[in-house]
Amino acid sequence: MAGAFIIEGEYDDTLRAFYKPKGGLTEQVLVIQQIGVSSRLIAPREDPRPFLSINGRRQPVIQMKPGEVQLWRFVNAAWVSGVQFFDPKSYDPKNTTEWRQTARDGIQLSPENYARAAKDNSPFLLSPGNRVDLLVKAPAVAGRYDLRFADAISTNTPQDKVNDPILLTIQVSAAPSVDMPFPSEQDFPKLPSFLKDIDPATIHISREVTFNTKETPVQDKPDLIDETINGELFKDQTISQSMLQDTAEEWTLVNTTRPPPGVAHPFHIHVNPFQVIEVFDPNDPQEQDPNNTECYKIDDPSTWKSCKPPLEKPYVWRDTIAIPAARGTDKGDVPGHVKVRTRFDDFPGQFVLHCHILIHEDHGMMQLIQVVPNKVMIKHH
Ligand SMILES: [Cu+2]
Repeated sequence: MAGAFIIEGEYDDTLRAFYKPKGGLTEQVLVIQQIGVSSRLIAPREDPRPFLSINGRRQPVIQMKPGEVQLWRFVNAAWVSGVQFFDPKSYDPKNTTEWRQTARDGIQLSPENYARAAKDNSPFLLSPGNRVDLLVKAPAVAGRYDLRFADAISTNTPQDKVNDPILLTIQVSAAPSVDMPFPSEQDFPKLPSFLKDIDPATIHISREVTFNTKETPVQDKPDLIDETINGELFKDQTISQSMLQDTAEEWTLVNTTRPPPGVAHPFHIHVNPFQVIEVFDPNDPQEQDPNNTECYKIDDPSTWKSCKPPLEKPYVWRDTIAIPAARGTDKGDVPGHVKVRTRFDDFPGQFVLHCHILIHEDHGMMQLIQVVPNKVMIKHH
């Protein structure tokens, strides 16, 4: 079972006010789900994986006027598949559908990050658990336009965009074109002060959290599969991480799962979101550029970090992110990682972090963690 809560605020009001004199903003909540059978909670390895539905329908049709902009809020509630979005023009030159990201995981982008994402029809991965808000602009010419996606369980770039499955179809009516604009950076909702960047000087503790899938073949029986965090399966009644309330931390999320299966585990933590500071995907060809001496060397762990330009500030807030899989080589494995910063604000108590591929979570890839009130204890005798 999955659904969506929409919590509205100034962000929504500002976008609606921008579009009110331009014909109004039609909004769609689109919950992606995936119904399939899995024996013993093991993901089917065959291709394709169980199909995706949106709001219970396979490949639904969304009606739009020519040039109309709508606000689509996607929730990826699929239990295993990541949904890789890429520019429709890459598989159909006539499909001039455009989008702009406006929020990730229920948190608005800053105006700067909204403007950065507007440089292209930016491709992005919606892992299980991720949400995204998109302003989507329909082509100006009447017709049917498919939005295709790649089923991405690792973060490998899809190769065959033309034959990727259809997620949904936009039906553009024959009405006169309305040619609605996207908001400029100045018109975009201002970032609330509580979403400003975490000051690195306030980082109280750094930790490393390592995700791993290990498959052990057993003769005449199905493989044994361990889905572990820091080498351990979920243990009820055991606190695996303790954090002080109202303090900031930097976490390095490491993925040592090497192909096959090379899974990008979507890290998800409850209660407080985090800012993504750094992403390192050792399987990304750009990270293996032989002409760039900054790129990592397989046999030197001190070089295992990204040689791409650093992510720009302000950093994007998320609560779920796919940790790139390790690269397996005959000289050894190079793990993928993501660095995040977070503040454990306001709420003391116990909650969980877990992989958002539900079969991994159910196999043990989850931790019970707690936030402890940050108070001086005074004892009276
Ligand atoms: Cu996982």
